[in-house]
Amino acid sequence: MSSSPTTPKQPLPLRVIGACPHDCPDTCAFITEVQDGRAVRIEARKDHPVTQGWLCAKVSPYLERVYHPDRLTHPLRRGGPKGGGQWERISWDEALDEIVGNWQRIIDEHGAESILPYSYSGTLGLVQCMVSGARFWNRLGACGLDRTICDAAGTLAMEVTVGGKISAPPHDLLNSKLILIWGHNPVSTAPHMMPVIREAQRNGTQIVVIDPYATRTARSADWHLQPHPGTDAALALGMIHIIFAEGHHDEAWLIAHALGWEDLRVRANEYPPERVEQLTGISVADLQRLTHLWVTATPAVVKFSDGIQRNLQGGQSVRALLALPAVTGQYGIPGGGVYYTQSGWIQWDAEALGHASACPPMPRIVNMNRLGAALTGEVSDPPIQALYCFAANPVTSNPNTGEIVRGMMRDDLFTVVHELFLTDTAQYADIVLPATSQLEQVDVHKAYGHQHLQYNAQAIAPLGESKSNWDVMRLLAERFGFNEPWLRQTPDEVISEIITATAQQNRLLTGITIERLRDEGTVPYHPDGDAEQPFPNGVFPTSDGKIHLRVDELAASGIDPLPGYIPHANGFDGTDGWLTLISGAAHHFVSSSMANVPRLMRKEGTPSIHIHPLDAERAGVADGETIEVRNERGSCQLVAVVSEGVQPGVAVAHKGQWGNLKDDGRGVNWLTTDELADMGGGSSFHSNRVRISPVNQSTSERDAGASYVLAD
Ligand SMILES: Nc1nc2c(c(=O)[nH]1)N[C@H]1C(S)=C(S)[C@@H](COP(=O)(O)OP(=O)(O)OC[C@H]3O[C@@H](n4cnc5c(=O)[nH]c(N)nc54)[C@H](O)[C@@H]3O)O[C@H]1N2
Ligand SMILES: Nc1nc2c(c(=O)[nH]1)N[C@H]1C(S)=C(S)[C@@H](COP(=O)(O)OP(=O)(O)OC[C@H]3O[C@@H](n4cnc5c(=O)[nH]c(N)nc54)[C@H](O)[C@@H]3O)O[C@H]1N2
Ligand code: SF4
Ligand SMILES: [Mo]
Repeated sequence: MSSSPTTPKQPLPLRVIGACPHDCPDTCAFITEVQDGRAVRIEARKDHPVTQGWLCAKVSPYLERVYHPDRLTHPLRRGGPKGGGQWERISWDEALDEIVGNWQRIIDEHGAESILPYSYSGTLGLVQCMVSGARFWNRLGACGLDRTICDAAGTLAMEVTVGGKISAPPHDLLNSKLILIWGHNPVSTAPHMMPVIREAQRNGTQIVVIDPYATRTARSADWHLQPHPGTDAALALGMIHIIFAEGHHDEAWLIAHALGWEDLRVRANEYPPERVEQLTGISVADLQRLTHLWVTATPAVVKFSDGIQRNLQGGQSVRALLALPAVTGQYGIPGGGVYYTQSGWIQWDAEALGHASACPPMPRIVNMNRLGAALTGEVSDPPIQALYCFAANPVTSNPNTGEIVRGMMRDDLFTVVHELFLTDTAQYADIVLPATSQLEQVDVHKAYGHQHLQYNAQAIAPLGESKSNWDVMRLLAERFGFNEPWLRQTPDEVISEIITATAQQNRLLTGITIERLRDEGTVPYHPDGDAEQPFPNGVFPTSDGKIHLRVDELAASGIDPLPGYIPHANGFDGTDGWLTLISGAAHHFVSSSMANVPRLMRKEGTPSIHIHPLDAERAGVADGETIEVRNERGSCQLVAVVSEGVQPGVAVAHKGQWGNLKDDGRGVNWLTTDELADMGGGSSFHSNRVRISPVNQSTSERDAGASYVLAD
């Protein structure tokens, strides 16, 4: 219908460039359309080479999250007992007075090291995540946080083996003849990889998935292998065994480019196919078929991500995966090697980021996986007296929830949570501060799945009285009388300072400025025009340019210098009544973010646990029944999905569901262990054993034996 000349014209909506801030490798580029100050539409950028005009199932309905009726719009003070759900509205001035007053008292009595700032992946932005998690806290002299929950074991494994966390750009997979997707579920967790993987598959590339669970990715693969959880190192060493035994190794490449390969060969001797079958559950025939595929379908690449490393032997699993392409000389060629993450191409200048040299030395550092333990006595002298949590939801997302809740219930702990919603964690706060969403703040993002920087401009005014992380940091700095200019900068000034400093050491940032970021939104870091390729000509960014298959320095921390596997004393088949519970990504949430958006909750369905028919029968539970899942750490109730998508002895319940939106108030992390992985102080969510039973069966006693026992 054409408008008559008398009809007043609706002004065109404002179009503002943005970046998806969530913990996802794709870091999509979008445009927000704003009309009369309100975001009315969010649209993926078509001209972004990775986003390619579409957003995932989680972020397509993003405006429902931004304008969710439960958004916090003003500060709150606890009105009744801790965790009791009674709140009173207060002003920002009152909130800041109370925070600063309490912290001053705590600093006088115990020192600033008894204040623990806790933040992680609600946003991955340079300003709102990294700088907000560093500068003010360094200046205050607060306790440090070791951010280990996600990828610490794999990061250390990469650094010591290949020298850094770098990968080829996504489209490089089009050169692969075999993509071994190992313990990774990109259909859910890296959706924009899938068009590339599908195109490769259409062109004849074999897609093999190695995952104990029939994920969406596994179901669309050419072949799915289901090893016992945590046994990947044994499986990879079994492949390496066959490769050497049958002479498929590339000896010339190994001599030229690998350190310790002869020791690896000796180690692989310990993994003959029959033993590997016994350890991993993968038959000798399948192991042989897999290995023969690997040596014939070249270039071949191992595509993994973070989930594979979240067990007690996660670091060694990653080292074994890294060794495999070396043995057949697959590194440094298009479509070969490993594909993990792009995050190491640019490492922000640490001094510009945190200004630590102008601050008191960091007094101590707490491993975030041990948050519950830290709050309940593991950290003492002085104990943690104050917790400031932002961009994280540890009560839902950290292991061993029960211990965290016990800690947060301490009368003498003063807790502030800065959030968009009254999350499971915010429930236990003394003061809750309202946070802005990505549409209400400025930031720049470095993707971990592609080689571009992405600017996020502010599209709308903060909702209610909400403030961004960096705005709160600046207010706190002002209240403490810290006058350093780097605690007063605008987000653009912060970005500019850090990019300029980083560009002095890293040629990839040549010519990238805040002005270009603001104008173009998406800026590739390819000064020479081409995307970066890792390990060109088989040269690695290690001390001697070689891949280090044996790493002697690891021995000092009690780690086997060679990739290895320690068998479990426990069985894996469920006949002892214990199931291994793995809890990877949910398709419709990012960790616990988005897990309160009604449309996405409906799509994800009732919190459930997938179990094999044999285990269901053994436990006397039926498909669709709400069951109790328990171990010595705690229990939670989940609906049983009886399925052959898991093997006997394995159970799957996805991460992210909020306890406070469930009838029993408890999510899956009431069960998971806070024991540390073998490397880097990483998490071990999947080294988790549980029992299941009907809800009405009395199970008041805790079952001991939830952790794995290693055989030697
Ligand atoms: N939709 C969605 N996307 C996300 C996230 C999300 O929560 N939801 N989270 C984001 C974050 S924080 C991260 S770190 C990445 C993670 O990305 P991924 O690593 O792809 O995701 P996960 O689901 O944690 O783990 C991948 C797979 O590992 C399998 N697995 C578990 N234990 C083992 C094992 O011992 N051996 C093998 N071979 N496989 C195993 C699980 O069954 C799971 O399917 O995804 C990001 N993207
Ligand atoms: N069982 C199990 N648990 C897991 C995992 C697993 O595989 N299994 N994976 C782990 C992994 S890989 C990760 S990375 C962690 C993630 O754990 P977390 O980093 O704690 O991530 P989320 O649970 O998504 O919580 C992020 C919170 O930040 C808030 N937020 C978002 N943006 C902002 C902002 O700009 N400012 C402020 N102040 N708040 C904001 C969101 O509302 C959300 O509540 O979870 C871990 N938990
Ligand atoms: S969560 Fe990942 S796939 Fe979804 S919009 Fe954000 S960056 Fe893109
Ligand atoms: Mo993560």
